[in-house]
Amino acid sequence: MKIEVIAKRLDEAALNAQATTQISQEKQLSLEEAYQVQKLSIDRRYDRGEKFVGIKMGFTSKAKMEQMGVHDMIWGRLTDKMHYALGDKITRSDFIHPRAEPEIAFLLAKDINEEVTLANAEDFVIGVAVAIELIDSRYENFKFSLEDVVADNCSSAGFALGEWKMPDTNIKDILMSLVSDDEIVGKGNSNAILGNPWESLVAAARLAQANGVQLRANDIVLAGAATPANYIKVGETVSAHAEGLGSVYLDII
Ligand code: OOG
Ligand code: MG
Repeated sequence: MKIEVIAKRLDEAALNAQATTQISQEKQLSLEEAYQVQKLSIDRRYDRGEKFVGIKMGFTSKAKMEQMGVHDMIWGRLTDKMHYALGDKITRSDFIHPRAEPEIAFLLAKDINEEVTLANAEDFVIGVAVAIELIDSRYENFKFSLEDVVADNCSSAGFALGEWKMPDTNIKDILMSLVSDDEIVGKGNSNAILGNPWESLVAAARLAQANGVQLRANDIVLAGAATPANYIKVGETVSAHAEGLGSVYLDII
């Protein structure tokens, strides 16, 4: 099975909201090959007119690694089509088995062409916000190996952003929660993200540079969830809250 064929299969699974078998059951991809598949499958979206708008980090917290049984940080590409406005209606049937997670988002102030460190990270950002990430593994039963999920663009399906706050707004050691209607369905501390969510931006910059992905002014970086993800249901309003950052919600129809 060629990587182009795998990329097409994953892209079509997403387009048709139809789960596919894990690639690892048929072919063992190396991590490098898995990232090539990811690139080729997202190239197909660019060919349909979608635009790159940033990257998402995954498995930056133990809670997420344990939930999904994987052991390493991953990154995927975000496109404009995945960006929903605050309060948008999400059609559940456009997805396979979508889950939501509360996240922190960064808005880049400038192109990243140098090393980002904890000391200078804030200089690269013009805003921080609370976000909901929608993930929807294209694999049956939401089960995958690390290589499978990387090839599948890290399950990326959508995201919505709260209001941008100034980059010096505190995002360390804050409570984050995911709420379904009025019920808290996930709760965590932002420091569960690599000990400090800014570390996720540092890692995103490093990984993008190492993989030839240019991050530019106005691109978005999602830091990864501090809590396990929760399946979304028709009829609910799902919201994410982060202490001091506010909240963001989506209606599921
Ligand atoms: C992979 C995506 C992980 C996160 O925030 O850790 C992720 C998955 O769990 O399907 O988005
Ligand atoms: Mg996520």
